Amino acid sequence: MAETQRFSLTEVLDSFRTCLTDQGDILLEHYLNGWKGLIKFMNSLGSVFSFISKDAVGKIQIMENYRIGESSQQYLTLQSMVKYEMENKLVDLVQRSENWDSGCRTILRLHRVLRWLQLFLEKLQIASEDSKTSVLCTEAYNDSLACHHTWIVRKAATVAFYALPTRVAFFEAMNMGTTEEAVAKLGVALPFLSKVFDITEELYRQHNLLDLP
Ligand code: 1Q0
Repeated sequence: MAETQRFSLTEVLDSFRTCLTDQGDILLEHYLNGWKGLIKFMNSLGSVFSFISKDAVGKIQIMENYRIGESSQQYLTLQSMVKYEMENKLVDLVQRSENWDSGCRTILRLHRVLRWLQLFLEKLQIASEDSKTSVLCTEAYNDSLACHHTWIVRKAATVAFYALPTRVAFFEAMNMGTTEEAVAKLGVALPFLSKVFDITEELYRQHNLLDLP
């Protein structure tokens, strides 16, 4: 219980700020820490999200294995990872085969979720007090991630979203202070999330990696 009370999304969102270097590189350690915090938060919302959590944890694990593996130096930043994997033909570009778990395709899956998060937080920020988080979440999902998911995943995700609490209760769970304080903090954090998203999108676009199987 004490653990849950200490947990605050402020620090999680801060990871998406600290993952950015002055040169515009993305430090994978902080980027992945941001995801770990988000997953922890999602788990606190109920077991209905465990199928999402399982997939996300699996993807984080793939990345952590690279970060402690023999090529760990190549996985310090997103940019060095893309360069290394592309130069060494470690990415399945057309269909999944021996490099099915490349860092590039794994991060692409998370990157697409970041777009959903951006849209969802924007909606959460401006919605009225009595708004249904499930509706905001579903709208953001349909406008971003849904087109990348199979029919069955879309159905399961949409059903899970119904379990989300009201906006007020959601802000309480976020533990970012009063609703007004939380809204203000989201306002500070969102530009960093956007920057991380834009840098990744551009890097992937340059290397033609946005549709990795
Ligand atoms: C609180 C609601 C959480 C909603 C999370 C939205 C994402 C829905 C994703 C549904 C994924 C279903 C499971 C399987 C999907 C895979 O097929 C798919 C593709 O991978 P692959 O290997 O089959 O090609 N995987 C994914 O798309 C990645 C899914 C990762 C989900 C990571 C979720 C992290 C947690 C987010 C909670 C955010 C709470 C917002 C709070 C705001 C805080 C400021």
